Amino acid sequence: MASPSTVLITGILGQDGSYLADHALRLGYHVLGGIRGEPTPDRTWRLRHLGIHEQVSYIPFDLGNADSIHTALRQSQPNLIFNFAAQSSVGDSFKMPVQTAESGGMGALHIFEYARTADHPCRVFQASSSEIFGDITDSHHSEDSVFNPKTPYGATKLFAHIMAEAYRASYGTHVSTGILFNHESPLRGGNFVTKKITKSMVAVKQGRMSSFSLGNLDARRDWSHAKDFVDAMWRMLQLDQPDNFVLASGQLTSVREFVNLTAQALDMKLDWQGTGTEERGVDTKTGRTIVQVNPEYYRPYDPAQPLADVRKARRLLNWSPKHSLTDLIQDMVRFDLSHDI
Ligand code: NAP
Ligand code: F7E
Repeated sequence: MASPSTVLITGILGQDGSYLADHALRLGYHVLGGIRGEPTPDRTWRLRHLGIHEQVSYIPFDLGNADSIHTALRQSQPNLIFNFAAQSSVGDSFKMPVQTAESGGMGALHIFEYARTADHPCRVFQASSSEIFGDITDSHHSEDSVFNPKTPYGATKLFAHIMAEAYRASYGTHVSTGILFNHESPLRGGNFVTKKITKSMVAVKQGRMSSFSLGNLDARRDWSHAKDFVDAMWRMLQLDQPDNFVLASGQLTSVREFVNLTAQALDMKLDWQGTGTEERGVDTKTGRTIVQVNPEYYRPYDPAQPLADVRKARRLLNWSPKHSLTDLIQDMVRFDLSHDI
């Protein structure tokens, strides 16, 4: 039987899992990390960077395998479960919809089912996503807005989101969801646009790369710092009543503007020339093209992100983010200047 303060984090090797582990360890909790495969140095780099790799107990956990999930849960008997494990790339969900749905959808359901039947107190945080909104239907989107996802990833997250609500309503299971807008950090995976931009711009600045390509420059996202979000997620599981909470900054910024802000953090400036696939970002000092557009990075469907209404999280969780977008970009750039990860 695990101690009453045992936290299981699925997807602990990812961005949010690493920061949440750090948060829980600081509060004195025993942290179990659910992972598929071995905790090799190349896969545990985030926890190593945070200096907590040795403090985490790893347990085998594959969300695509029901036996693996139930064995891990029965043996560890966690009191708090943070379910972060998922195929988390929206772009890749078009290439692997079945795997995305199995891990993000059915995997989450297995966890809710464990929490429902557990003979010990067990609270669950489910990582939901702003992708469940799909098309924009309100001036600001809240926990009560219409959900109409258009991507395989969004549809999968909505399945888990509705299941969480069904388990709460039907059985009183303590499962809360965070409807998470984009959150980034130095530990963000390199396949997401922010990390691709900061890492590539740093490589250009250091003369290790001449240029790089992006897809939809007009896409706008609400970017926050992941450290602020794990604080709010933790607060959710401290509430007596489980609920859904939108987490976001409330501010939308385009991919093009994110490039400009990254350039600014590196004491560079870009001039944007051309339109559509011919658009390029030119370094005003050298006249060299640094950013190009490659339609290969366009998605079959790339829904515009709505403006977020974050009043509920601020009020009920007594939460407010500590990092601005400029803080986030400076943090990412500082990291990329000294690490090639
Ligand atoms: P991440 O860095 O991609 O981490 C996801 C983790 O899930 C990885 O460690 C991965 O493990 C693990 N995983 C994937 N498939 C698995 C499977 N079948 N079984 C077990 N583990 C599996 O994602 P993140 O940015 O930390 O996001 C955390 C969660 O929040 C995800 O569920 C994501 O969908 C959701 N979310 C994130 C954002 C955001 O902006 N970051 C926004 C909304 C929602 P491997 O190391 O083995 O690949
Ligand atoms: O794309 C555009 C792309 O892959 C952001 C996940 O954490 O947040 C994340 O999903 C935007 C999109 O994140 C490139 O078309 C342009 O419009 O960084 P991203 P995402 O799709 O918003 C949601 C809320 C989640 O739940 C997800 O788990 O940027 N974009 N050029 C590009 N995107 C990528 N990846 N690469 C490019 O070259």
